[in-house]
Amino acid sequence: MQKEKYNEKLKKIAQILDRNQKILLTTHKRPDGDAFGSTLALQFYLKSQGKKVDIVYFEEIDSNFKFLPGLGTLDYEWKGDLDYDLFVVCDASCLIRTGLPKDLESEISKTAEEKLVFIDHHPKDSGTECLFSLSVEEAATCKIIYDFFVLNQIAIDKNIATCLLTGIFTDTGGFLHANTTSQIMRAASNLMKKGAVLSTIARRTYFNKTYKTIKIWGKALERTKLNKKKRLAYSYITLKDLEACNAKIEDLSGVTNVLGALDEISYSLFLAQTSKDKIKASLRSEAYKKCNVSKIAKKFNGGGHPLASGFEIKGKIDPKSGILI
Ligand SMILES: [Mn+2]
Repeated sequence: MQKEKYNEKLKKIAQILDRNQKILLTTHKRPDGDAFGSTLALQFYLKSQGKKVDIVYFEEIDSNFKFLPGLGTLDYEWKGDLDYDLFVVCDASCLIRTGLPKDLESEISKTAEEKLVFIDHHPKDSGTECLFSLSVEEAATCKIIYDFFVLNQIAIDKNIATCLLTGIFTDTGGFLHANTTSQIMRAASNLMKKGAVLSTIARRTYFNKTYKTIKIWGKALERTKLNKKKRLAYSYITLKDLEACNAKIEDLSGVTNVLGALDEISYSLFLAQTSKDKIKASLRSEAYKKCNVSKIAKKFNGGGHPLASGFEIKGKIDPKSGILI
């Protein structure tokens, strides 16, 4: 996207936010650092403008992120009320990814175009007319929100800076992925100047592994199988494994990245049984492998980036073979 068009859109968003008073913010299912960071940063800004803002997250909040300002104390529970002037979806470009109940999803889709805004850096999903959506040119939604603040001359305080740097840090794999450009480093540096503490963010999101985490990682890594023909690394975790290690699904985040980085393969697939009949699948690859895993995720109604995608399916993993039964 050209810079002028991008800036135009960022200005348009400012206008839309400006003229609405009661706003509901949401993001994709299983929110990650970028999803939390972008919604919380926007919330801080909108509240400072005297607006009534609520955030709804679907699924339990990953405790690793509770250090984020505003997240640990979030006491609002959304009960399906649609009485809002504006809906803003961060880090997703269609309502299907949000986890909103189906009937509400269609209700919101019917609202006027400028009542529903998507701010996202994922490839645009078809099906929903997006007022605003950016493709993978940006590393994180938090970077778009950062640009939004800078362009519209909105002050970035320590809380906002912490939220935004967290999203940028996590969506660039700790500044290690190919999407870590010099602009990203400049934005990160500015956010640090505004008070965000990078070492705290890194510790809270990446390095604070607990004993149960390394136990469940051990199980997942030990089970890894290579399919040389398909150039695939595959592993899985069952409900029993989670129980045995006293671990949660969120303790497994990061395992797929390790598998996806294996030199011998083009991509990795990691399956986790999340309930009796539901399986969460994560796919990863690396830029140099030139494999777009989001194509696979889309076949199963999932979504994500060319290098990091996921989907959910119904079924059960056989504990011995790892095959779906
Ligand atoms: Mn993101």
